[in-house]
Amino acid sequence: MPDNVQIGDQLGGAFDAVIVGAGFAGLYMLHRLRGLGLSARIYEAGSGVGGTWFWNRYPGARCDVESLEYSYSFSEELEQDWQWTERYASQPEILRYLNHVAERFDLKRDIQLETRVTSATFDETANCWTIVTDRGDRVSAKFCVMATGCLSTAKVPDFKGIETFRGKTYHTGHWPHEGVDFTGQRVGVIGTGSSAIQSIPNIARQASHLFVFQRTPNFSLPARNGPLSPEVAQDWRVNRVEYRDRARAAPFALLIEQSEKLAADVSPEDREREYEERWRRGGFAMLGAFADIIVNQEANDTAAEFVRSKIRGMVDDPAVAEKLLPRDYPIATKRICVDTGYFETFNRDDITLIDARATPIEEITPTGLRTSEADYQLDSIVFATGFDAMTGALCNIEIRGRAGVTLKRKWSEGPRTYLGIMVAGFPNLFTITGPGSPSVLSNMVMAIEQHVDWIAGCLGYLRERQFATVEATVDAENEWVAHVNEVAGATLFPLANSWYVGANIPGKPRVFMPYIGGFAVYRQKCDEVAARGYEGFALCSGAQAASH
Ligand code: N01
Repeated sequence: MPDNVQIGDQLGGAFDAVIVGAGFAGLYMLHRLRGLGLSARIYEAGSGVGGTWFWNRYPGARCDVESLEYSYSFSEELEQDWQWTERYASQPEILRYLNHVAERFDLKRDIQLETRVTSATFDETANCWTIVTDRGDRVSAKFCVMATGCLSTAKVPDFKGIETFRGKTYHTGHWPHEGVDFTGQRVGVIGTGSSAIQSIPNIARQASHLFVFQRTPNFSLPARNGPLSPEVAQDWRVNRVEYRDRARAAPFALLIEQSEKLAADVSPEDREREYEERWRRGGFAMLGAFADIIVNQEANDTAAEFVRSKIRGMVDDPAVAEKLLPRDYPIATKRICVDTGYFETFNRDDITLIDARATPIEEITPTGLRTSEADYQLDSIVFATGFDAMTGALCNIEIRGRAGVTLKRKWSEGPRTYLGIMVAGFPNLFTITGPGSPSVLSNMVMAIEQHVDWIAGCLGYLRERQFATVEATVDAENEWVAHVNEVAGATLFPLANSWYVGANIPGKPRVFMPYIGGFAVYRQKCDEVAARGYEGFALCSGAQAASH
């Protein structure tokens, strides 16, 4: 594409923008680009839209953010028309919602399914990206928007002997569409993160015996899911604008009642009462009980001990309860789980909890699994082993910026971005909810909408002023990375071996990837940057950009 072509001009076979991924982020991005009059195409690896909610179909998969909040806010009509049935929506319902959105806004005609983007290369002479797919597409686009998701690259650990297993294996993040019937089977579940905690009660109801291999016990809070009452739904309809504004102004973009009090400000009895009340409400409510839970170890200990006492109360066998107690990291510094009947499931006779830290998994055998202590005969193994989070999907695509440098190489010691939206050396490439933004530490749908709106605003600005490229400066990126690290360092988060720091992927650099400064603070920073003419970004006309 010649450098005198401005955004919005059409060239044969070329797009103004290519979007990678048709989940919450990609769908809304396409809608906004259309609104700007830009041509765009989404490439999506799955055979349907939905992203996370297309792939994660394991039994019990549901959102841990309340459905009224975990939905788009950009269209009042959409919000008024769509009726959620439960407090926390299940995977099938969210997938139906996203298909409804795609149809309602006529998005599907610009989405090419079953097509995986394999490379994206920036042409410094023409100022455009060349995007190549596994289907043989080769298209050019002024802009490339990565809507690839934070938790989309499923990870099966490299267990010895895995290929010898004669039974069936599954990963929670790639569940068969037709479902799985475990009736009468001896099933092993490896992992006890959110996916395992949601699926274990359901698999246990079917399996003849369930073996849970737990390396790290997790803190989990009761969801208290149930049908969404008509009163709550009606109240949301009437007050949706106020609720959305409040969420946008909240640290996690969630309507959790956040107390300003410190845990030490109240007596132990009052503290207990506060935790109890929030435990009763369910979901993340407990984490808002005191302002210092994630920054002060003593405060955190009080919340952690409260949850441990609850676990002891739910599990009949004290030895099993003891194994389920998370002890070696502060509560909430690994992603907190929200469950329905998880701990109570361990009261069944047909479930066995194996401590895979004390007795590690040594190998998968043709008939099951061997730990350092015993052999387990299994018909099926479920890997609930998580994802190469935040950077995996981006680094799996060969993204080449200026001078042919790949993103993977640039990020070899950890991700570097400016605001989690752009990367120096990669002009016109946007990363929706990229590392360095609140993303996974907030209500993802709100975080996505905020990024998409910001990107759309930026593209409109470029067009108005006839700029050909926008690119984060190295200085702005360095400052932002330092800030992201500094803020994380002031919390307890880096203490845990979590996927937030890449600890679940052997060899991944240990860097706290999301921005923990708070959604509202972050949003304000993004707005200020835009208001100051995209401070920290280099904006170039076609000719300037070509001679960069
Ligand atoms: O993955 P995880 P997930 N040997 O990484 C274990 C979101 N989500 O799919 O902790 C033995 O949390 C690993 O052990 P350890 C949510 O943000 C949301 O469950 O590393 N075990 C851990 O127990 C969530 O946080 C919902 O010691 C091994 C488990 O596998 C994120 O997705 C639902 C192992 C992986 O847990 C990821 O959740 C589901 C090994 N070699 C997911 N390797 C909602 O509710 C790994 N493990 C919206």
